[in-house]
Amino acid sequence: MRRAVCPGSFDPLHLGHVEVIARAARLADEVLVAVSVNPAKNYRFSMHERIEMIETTFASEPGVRVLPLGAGLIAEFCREVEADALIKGLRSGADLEYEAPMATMNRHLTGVETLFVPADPRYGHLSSSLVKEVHSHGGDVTAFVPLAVAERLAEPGR
Ligand code: COD
Repeated sequence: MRRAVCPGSFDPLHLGHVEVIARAARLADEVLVAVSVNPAKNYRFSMHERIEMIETTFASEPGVRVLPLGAGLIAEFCREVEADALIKGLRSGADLEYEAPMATMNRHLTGVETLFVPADPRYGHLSSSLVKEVHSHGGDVTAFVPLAVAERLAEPGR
């Protein structure tokens, strides 16, 4: 596969995301990590911060690039960048129920296919929300996030 897109909010990136992106990088020549903005969401990290943490994490992987998705459609983004497929991680049946209609909609919109990879069992319990919840109550999340995110979370006021 020439070019794949891994989309998400990545607020923040955690090791479940990292593992899926790394696997996508083995399947495709180039992986574009598309960082979304949803006006209805209250992000903990700015777009700039989320992009920076992903870029730092994948600095040694030349095939991984990080781009803002903005508020547009992911299907349109895939058409613009001439991506062959979206690649997403699935943690559970609930994820599949949520993701399958979006995959069908995206295919109808622009023809882009979605490929699902099963979450690594080590990280199948991880979500950005859970990482933020544990951290906000003083819990240690360093085993669940890459170094760039752990450093950012360690900043005063985070
Ligand atoms: N292990 C493996 N994969 C994981 C894990 C884990 N522990 N946690 C999350 N993932 C996967 C998710 O399944 C998802 O594929 C990806 O990682 C990103 O996760 P999040 O939580 O950062 O991102 P979401 O779910 O908030 O992102 C949603 C999208 C941005 C993909 C979606 O809203 C979207 O496509 N938005 C663009 C607007 C659009 O086109 N909407 C219409 C869609 S039909």
